[in-house]
Amino acid sequence: MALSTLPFGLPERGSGNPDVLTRRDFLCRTATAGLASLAVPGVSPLAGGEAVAQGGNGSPADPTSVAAPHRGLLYPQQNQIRNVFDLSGIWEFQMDPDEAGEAQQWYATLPSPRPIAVPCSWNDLFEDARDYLGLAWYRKEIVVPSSWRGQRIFLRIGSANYSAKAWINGAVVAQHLGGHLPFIADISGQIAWDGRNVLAITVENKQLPERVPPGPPSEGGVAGASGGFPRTTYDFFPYAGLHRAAVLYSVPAAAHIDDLTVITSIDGSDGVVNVKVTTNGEYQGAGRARLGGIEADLAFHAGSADITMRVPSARLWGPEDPHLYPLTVSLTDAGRTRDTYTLSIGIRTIAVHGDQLLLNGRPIKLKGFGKHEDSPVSGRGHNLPMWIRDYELLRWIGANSYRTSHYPYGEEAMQLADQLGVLVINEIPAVGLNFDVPEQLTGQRLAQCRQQLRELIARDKNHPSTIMWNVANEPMGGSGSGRGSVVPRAVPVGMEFFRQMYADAHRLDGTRPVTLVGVQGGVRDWHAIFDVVCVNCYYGWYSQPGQLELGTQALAREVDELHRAFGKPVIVTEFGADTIPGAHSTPPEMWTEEYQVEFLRGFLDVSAERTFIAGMHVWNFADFRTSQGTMRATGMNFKGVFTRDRRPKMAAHFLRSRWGGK
Ligand code: BDP
Repeated sequence: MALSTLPFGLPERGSGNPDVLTRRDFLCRTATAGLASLAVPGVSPLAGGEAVAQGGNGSPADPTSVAAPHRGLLYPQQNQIRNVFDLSGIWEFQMDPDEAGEAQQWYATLPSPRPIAVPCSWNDLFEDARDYLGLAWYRKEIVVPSSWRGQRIFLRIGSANYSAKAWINGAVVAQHLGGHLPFIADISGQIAWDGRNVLAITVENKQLPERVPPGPPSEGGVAGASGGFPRTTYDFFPYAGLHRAAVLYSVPAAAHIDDLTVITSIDGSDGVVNVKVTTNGEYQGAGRARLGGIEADLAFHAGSADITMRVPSARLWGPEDPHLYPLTVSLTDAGRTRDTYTLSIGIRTIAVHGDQLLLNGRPIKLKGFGKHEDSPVSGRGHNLPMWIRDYELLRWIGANSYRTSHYPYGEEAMQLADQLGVLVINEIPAVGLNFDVPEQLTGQRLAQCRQQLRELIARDKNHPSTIMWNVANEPMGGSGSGRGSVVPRAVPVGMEFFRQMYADAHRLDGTRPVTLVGVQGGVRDWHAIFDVVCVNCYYGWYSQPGQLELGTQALAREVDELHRAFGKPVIVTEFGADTIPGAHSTPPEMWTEEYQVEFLRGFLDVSAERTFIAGMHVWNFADFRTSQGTMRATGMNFKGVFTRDRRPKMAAHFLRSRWGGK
């Protein structure tokens, strides 16, 4: 039987259950009143991976001069044709609170720079930078190898949180909004071949209401998730800076491979692999595809080629056997390779059937965590050793999955998930959305969400580990997360917003389920749109505090109601209790290690009795930094089952025995 590769369509509106359960009172994350007239000074809403602007002399890029969109976001690759020059290392850095640098041509020279590491967040490096979210400059001098001359050269910035602008030798080459996805600029025309080049990048991370995640209201209203500082609408530290590597890469100046899209399906014991190759222009020539030992010719028309290859007795990708096949695609001319790119692909299907989530046609239950990219000193900056350690601990504890809460993670993390067989719910940074806000604000946020989803899918569509797209975390219809605070007119506004997001996701990728992560007692109607119902539940913590039994009863009621209302798989995407390592009590009391263990045990017991529960993700894998506030001792969220430096709490040992960790 061939499993469909395009299983998802737009469902009809379902019946949300209007009963108000409990709500988490402290989570009043509002962004309302009087924001309609706010503008974004100096920032044009350029698209992301496509955000290539040509300017000159450091003048702000003119959005009307945006170069031909370059849509592929393939991970830069060093091979016999292509080159990569990683710019990680020590750069010059200077904060610019008055935003005077551009007028003073700081893109040429910084008046009083200090050294900084790239990639890294700036916040935990300098005494005066911890809470600084304004504009800052990065500068580096680079010499481009002369052997690259005659090729097309791109600058690719992996992640600049949140708003960025880049100059090469005084000319603006890129602008980008959105803090967690790569963007590229064709800089071939800007390079000086006879000496040094000056690369300057500005980054700022102001918490503005029209961004995603949205900032809090500029005055009045309620501050951050925990009422703390810096003020945010979410519960993690608003780290800022160049968080992932910036690289230069070269591709052939003439036709080159711009993008690859791989869709796999299963036919009996065969794997069926469809590959779509697009080039930068109207390439009409020949090419070659090699998948493992199978080879085929490619014929390009108007710049693209399509091929379907069959792998007999395929090894299907999954947590037990994360087998990857090397797929190499080349452009050829009279037998010579003109460009080539190799991708590791997994043959697998992911589908929803009734209330089951199916991996390769079989029901799968996710065991794992919501995570963060967060580590001491580096902040949100790329930390590969930490990722290797985290995957080791996921294996140790017996987890098979995690969610990229609350933003896309680094590309290397996705590659490791492919290699190690870890299933990923991949999320855009749409956390803290509230639909009881002026229409204009909702429109601006929708544009941001759509851009970030487009970029995320462009970047991660070929990872077998990504099994689901998530378009928002705990959106609200009023000033709090519970139904008690929902303003009725906000519900249809959210409905329209999410229908658009759902349609976009399936237009860009018809092969993966799309979800929305709701919250206990939150708006139910929005779940009707999506393929899987995801819900965050803190019964026994924010509600029924100290009363574990009442908490698990409330959880059982909530998931049963969601199942009855929608008949879809349900994933509890967050549940957890803050736990100070080393605090103990019997009987268990909140904040102790015993309480965390019993809390998690109760939730897992509820899940074990229900086949429609397709996953349980503990909040959180590790303790993480957040804003300072009365809810967050030492500026930390302590719901980790590991400490921030990855020492196990009692709960980690409990989960390991429960999940059969190795
Ligand atoms: C949930 C949020 C998550 C928070 C968590 C908590 O999705 O970001 O960190 O609550 O309060 O509402 O610990």
